[in-house]
Amino acid sequence: MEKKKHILVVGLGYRTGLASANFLVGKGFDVTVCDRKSHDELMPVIQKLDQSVKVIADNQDPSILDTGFNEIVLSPGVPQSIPLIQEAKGKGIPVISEIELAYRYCTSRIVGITGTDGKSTTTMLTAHCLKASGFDAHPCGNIGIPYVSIVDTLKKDSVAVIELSSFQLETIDTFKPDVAILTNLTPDHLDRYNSLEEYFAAKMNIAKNQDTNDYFIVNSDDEFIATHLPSLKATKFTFSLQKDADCYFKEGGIYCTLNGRQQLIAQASRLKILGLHNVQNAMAAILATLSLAKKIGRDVNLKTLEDALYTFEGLPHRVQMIGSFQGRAFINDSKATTVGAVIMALKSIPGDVILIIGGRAKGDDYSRLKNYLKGKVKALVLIGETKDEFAQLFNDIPHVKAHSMEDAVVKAIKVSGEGDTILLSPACASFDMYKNYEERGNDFIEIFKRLKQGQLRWM
Ligand code: UMA
Repeated sequence: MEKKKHILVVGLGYRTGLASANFLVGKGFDVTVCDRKSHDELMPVIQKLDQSVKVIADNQDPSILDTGFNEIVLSPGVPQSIPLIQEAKGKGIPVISEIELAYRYCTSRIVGITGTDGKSTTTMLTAHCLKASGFDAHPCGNIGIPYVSIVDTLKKDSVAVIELSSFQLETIDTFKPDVAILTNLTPDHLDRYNSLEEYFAAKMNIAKNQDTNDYFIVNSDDEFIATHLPSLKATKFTFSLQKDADCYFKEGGIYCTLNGRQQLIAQASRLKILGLHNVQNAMAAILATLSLAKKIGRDVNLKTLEDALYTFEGLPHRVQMIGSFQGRAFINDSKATTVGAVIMALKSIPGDVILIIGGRAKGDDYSRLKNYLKGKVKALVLIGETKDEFAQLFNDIPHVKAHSMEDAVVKAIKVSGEGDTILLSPACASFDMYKNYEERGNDFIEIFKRLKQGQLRWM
């Protein structure tokens, strides 16, 4: 009898490693998982693992490889630079991401979405537009639902709409989306990449296996992309807020050029998601829907598409309006972990802002924010590990330091006036104070609710 292949999953995480390991067991492999966290820390996740999976906790030493593995599935949070992965590569053991693993078993159509900002909204909006247009569309990926956890439920005519981070794209091999979207590119994850070019190269893996029958949708307003985009085999469609493009924005309308004619698709003012960046996300979703339909020879009813754009409510933690208290609007933008995302949030909010900002730095150039804060942000409330650094960097803007989210909200109310917006848009990762950005945003929302219910003293 042929010996079962033995796969090592590196990084158990909360989602990807767990889903990959259980999936591999289901496909008949022997599976081992290793993680640098202790057995106790991993316990809640270990309990969800198939019992046949061997767990190596608190250890990612290259000697783990002595057992002999046929392949490694690498979780996105684990950099390839660790000695275990370097040694595996030296030994010729293939290292793939969960995306590549799932793709091997995928029979459905694929729309892949990458970029620095706007990926999650574009993913959900594209899935929403596709569903409204009669497709069996399933959002997954970096939004929090591992592709591998749904791939077996997809049928031939389903569409996997996959949000793809640069981490996930680093180790793809044959993955090939029918339609790829590149939303934008601003500096991010420079704690993991040596340069913006290296980060961009990881993202561009999304297109590396595409051919002339596939589509690549790109933001033509992005200067870095415009000057660095390599030649593509796929058919390129562009979208722009400023200039002529396959989908463009003019006098409040979103237009496409279809069969040589200018066609109004939707009015931006009727979108429920705020800001020009969301017009860009809508343009990407429109082009994705139209190009996938074109590829498989289906028609899209433009009125249905228009209605779908107007009914999309947006996502939690992305410029999410949570209500008002004492005349101040509260907006939760906890997902904003980059300077680019904070700039977009500030641009989409009318009036003066009290900005709650800070957390774990990700190597971004935070001085880029200075110009956008002046004249827009009345005061900063500084939280997390970057508190002192930001106090120095933004010393010409009124600021206060807070020791917790609750303290930050109370101080934000004190320094604000009626008509102001209190915005949580941290520009940083959450891991210094929370498990993830969702937990950070939910904490902000809970504090707001306690304020409203009179359970939190703020005066
Ligand atoms: N670990 C090691 N060794 C290391 C580093 C990490 O063993 O050297 C372990 C950690 O202890 C942890 C695991 O590896 O247990 C890493 O897990 P993970 O970070 O891959 O966590 P998951 O819970 O599987 O979440 C991942 C994505 N996380 C990251 O990319 C960091 C989630 O994206 C994604 O939603 C999920 O898979 C499902 O696909 C989050 C994210 O922050 C939202 N993404 C980044 C972003 O959007 O900017 C890329």
